Amino acid sequence: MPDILSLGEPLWEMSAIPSEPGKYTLGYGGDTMNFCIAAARQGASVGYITRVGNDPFGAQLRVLWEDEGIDCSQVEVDDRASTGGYFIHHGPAGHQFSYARAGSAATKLAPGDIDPDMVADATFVHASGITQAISETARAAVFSLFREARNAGVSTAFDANVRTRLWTLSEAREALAEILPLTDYFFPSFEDARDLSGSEDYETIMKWAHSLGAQVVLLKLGAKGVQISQGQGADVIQMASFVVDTVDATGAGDCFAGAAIARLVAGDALLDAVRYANAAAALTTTAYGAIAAIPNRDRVKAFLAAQV
Ligand code: KDG
Repeated sequence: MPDILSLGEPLWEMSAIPSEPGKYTLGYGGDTMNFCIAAARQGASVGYITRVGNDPFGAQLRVLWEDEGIDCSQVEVDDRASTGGYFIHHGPAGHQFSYARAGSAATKLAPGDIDPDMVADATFVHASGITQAISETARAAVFSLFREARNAGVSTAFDANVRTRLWTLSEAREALAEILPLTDYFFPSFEDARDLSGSEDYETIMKWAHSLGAQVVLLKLGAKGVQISQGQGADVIQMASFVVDTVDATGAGDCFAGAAIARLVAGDALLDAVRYANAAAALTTTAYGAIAAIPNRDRVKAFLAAQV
C-alpha cells in the first residue's frame, strides 16, 4: 500500500502559448495531482484518491498516473460527470487560471471514498484548500481523511491553496479552522497566509497558524524561499530559494510540498527535506505548465550537487 495518499481533483490543462496567441498546449494539472507526481518523481510510493469522468481526459489521466507509478486503486470513474479542466493565461503579473470544473466528477468525492485501512497503512496523507472548496462532500472527505489519519498516528499535510474563484475568503477561513487542528505540516503560500490571516507580518502569520492548530508551518515565499516554524514559540528559520530562470510558477508550491513530504518519508530531517524541496520547486518554474517541468530525483540531486 502507498506511503503517501493525496485527496483532490485532477484537471485537464490548456496552457496559452505566449508566442502564438489563441493557441494552447494540452497538459494536466490540479494541485493534488501535481503534489502526487512531484512526490512520485522523487521515488516515493504514492496513491491518489480521486474521481474522474468516463471521458478521454479521465482515461489519459489514468495512463499518466500509471506511467508515474502512482497507485490508482482509489480512483473512481463517474459515468455521469466530466473530468474538470482549466486554462492558464500568462501575463506580466504571472499566471491566471480560468476554470471549467463546476459539477465535475471530483466534486462528487465524499467521506465514503476514504478507506480507513489504506490510511492506517500510510505514513502521510495530504489534501488542500482546493479539495475542500470544490464541494461540501469533498470538504467532508478531507476532514474524514485527516481524522482517520490522526486516529491511526499517520502524519497529515495540508496546503492552503486559496482559490477565490471557487469560494469566498470567509468560507476558506472557516474550512481552514476545521482542518488545522488535525494538521501536522501546513504549507501556505505567503499570499494565501496574508489573505487568510489578515497580516503581512511573518511572525504574526506563524502565530496565527499555530494558534489554529498547525504543528509545523512551512510558509512559501516564492523566489524568497521559505520560512519554517516547528511549533508555537519555536525559532523561525528562513531558507533561501535557488536562483533559476523562471518562466511559469504554476504548480511550484505543489511540487515543493510533494518533494518535501517524499523526503520526510525517506527519512530526511525537516531542514534537509526543505532544502531539497526548494530545489525541486525552483526547477519546476523553468518551463510552462504544471507537471511537465516537475523534476525527478536525479535532476534535483544533480542540481543540488552543482550548487556551491
Ligand atoms: O497550484 C497549481 C494549481 O492551481 C493548478 O494546477 C490548478 O489545481 C489547480 C487549481 O485548482 O487552481
